[in-house]
Amino acid sequence: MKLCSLNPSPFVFLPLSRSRIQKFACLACLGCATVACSLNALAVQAVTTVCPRPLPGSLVEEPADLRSVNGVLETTLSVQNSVRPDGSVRYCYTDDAGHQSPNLRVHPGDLIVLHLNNELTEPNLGVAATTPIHPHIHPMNGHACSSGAMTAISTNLHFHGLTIPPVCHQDEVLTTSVQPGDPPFEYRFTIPQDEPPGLYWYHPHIHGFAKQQLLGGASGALIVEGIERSEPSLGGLPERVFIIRDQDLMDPAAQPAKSEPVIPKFLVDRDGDAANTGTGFGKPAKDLSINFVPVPYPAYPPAIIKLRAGERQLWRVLNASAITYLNLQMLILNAPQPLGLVAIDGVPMHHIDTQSAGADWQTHLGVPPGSRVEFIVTAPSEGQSGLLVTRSVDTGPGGENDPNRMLATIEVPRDAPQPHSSLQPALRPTPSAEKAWLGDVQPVRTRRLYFSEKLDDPNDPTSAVEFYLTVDGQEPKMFEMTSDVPNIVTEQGTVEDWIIENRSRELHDFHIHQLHFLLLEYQGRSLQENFLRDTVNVPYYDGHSLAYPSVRLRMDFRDPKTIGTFLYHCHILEHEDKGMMGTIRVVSPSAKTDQNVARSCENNTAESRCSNLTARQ
Ligand SMILES: [Cu+2]
Repeated sequence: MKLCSLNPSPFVFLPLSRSRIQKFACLACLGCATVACSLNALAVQAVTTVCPRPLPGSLVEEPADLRSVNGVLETTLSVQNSVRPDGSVRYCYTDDAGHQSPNLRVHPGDLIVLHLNNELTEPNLGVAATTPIHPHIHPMNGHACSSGAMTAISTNLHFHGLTIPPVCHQDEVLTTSVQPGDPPFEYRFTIPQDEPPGLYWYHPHIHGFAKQQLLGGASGALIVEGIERSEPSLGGLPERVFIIRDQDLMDPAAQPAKSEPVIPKFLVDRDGDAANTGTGFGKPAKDLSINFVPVPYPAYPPAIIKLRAGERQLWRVLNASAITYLNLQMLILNAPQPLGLVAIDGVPMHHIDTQSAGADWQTHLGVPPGSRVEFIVTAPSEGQSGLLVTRSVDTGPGGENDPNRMLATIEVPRDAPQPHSSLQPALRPTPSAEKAWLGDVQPVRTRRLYFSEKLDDPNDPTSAVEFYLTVDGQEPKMFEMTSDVPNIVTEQGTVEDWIIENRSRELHDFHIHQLHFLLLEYQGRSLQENFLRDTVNVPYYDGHSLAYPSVRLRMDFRDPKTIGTFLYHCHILEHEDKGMMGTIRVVSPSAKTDQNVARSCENNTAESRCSNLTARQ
């Protein structure tokens, strides 16, 4: 039986969602007089064309750009999955034109309307567990944000880095859970006028299953335009978006390349991933890909990036890995090249003080999972080539192995294609911030939180581990989806200092939703950073020092859009999925007053303010 061939190569992106594949296939078959087209054949075709990916060694293609029009970006994203012959599962976001993980490009003040279709099918993941959640009714429209529990085939979206409200249909992930077969779920929110211009991203945040879905490729970039207004030297530069993801090893049984030094026998952690060797070499815990071009262990055949000789470009790089740290370097003739860092985590380095603008030139850039770096590169001269590599990261005795490896060769052929996006000329500077610089605001309090891990059986190092992120003074416990009691309550309008300690033997990666913070101290050393972050490493404990490694962060709850309940967690997603997460409730100052009044009114109902309170309720 000959099948209708809709897509001869599994690596060509098919511009159709699953439902549209079936419709299109039947139409195509009407013209195939000699072809027998069965529903089974269509099913096979559909399976093989869901989430297609390029081959190792391919040219790195840019994600498609979806741009706002007249202040609105409206699109549909369908999340799909497919099981590969090796048992791994791919996940992808596809828009109606068939683009995988398109860039969402918006300006401050733009409205995003995003229709999310859940087209996931039940893969045999070996995970039967579901994460129960409380049904949550949106107070404004009575709409349920959850149509069921969080399972391997549920989905939702988190818009990492944006300061938008943590409420249903915007950036709420504690209860929002969309099931296959549900009508499209609508996200509708406005990019704040004061959102710093830079690289943000979207990904699912289904508790217990985030690692699986991100390893499969469920992630994409969101770009707030206008970075050249904060960094005028960028005006007119061509720009590239590179999303580096991790995935299960394509060839886990392979021996390291002969060119590698001999290192001790691989150790494997409880998840079956290669443990940190501390040498910079050996089997990685995960393979990496760049814009979906895999660079698999052990040979790491590099992907190909083409530029014009000597050209300067802005590279926007997102580490969308589930568990892998990056330490990026560009080499020409083995020499590290200067990389002009202009933004971290979506915030230009000189967003607050554009008078002092100018790139911060570095020869390597550390990028923890979830973080972004935007930097100027200069292409090799004619006749030369370069390499984009990631250097090893020491994740600690309890961490995974992130060795040195190649990502891409940088070639400069005369016919190199022009990037499909360039920055505008820097005509107008970014408006000055209305708020005082975070570093100049006195914190109302200091809290201490700490990462820790506990073996189920303290005498068995191979037993399961519980992961905690605990507010000092509270009992360490894994994050509970069913709890309505937040770990932290604070008032909107305030600023706090948080000291985050790491009491475990592996690196962790602190992230909080809804806001950026200022890194004040790293390992007890004061810093004078004039930019903000939303993700930061907390180094591992060496097991014998008198003090635990820590960072001190200034947390900004001044924006009214932070009002609500949201999450902070480790962005190593296997840690987050296994409990390294907590909730914070930011209450409006009037609500806080109301709570205090309500408490006093329990004993004295004659006060006039008690009747006022009743009237407001
Ligand atoms: Cu962690």
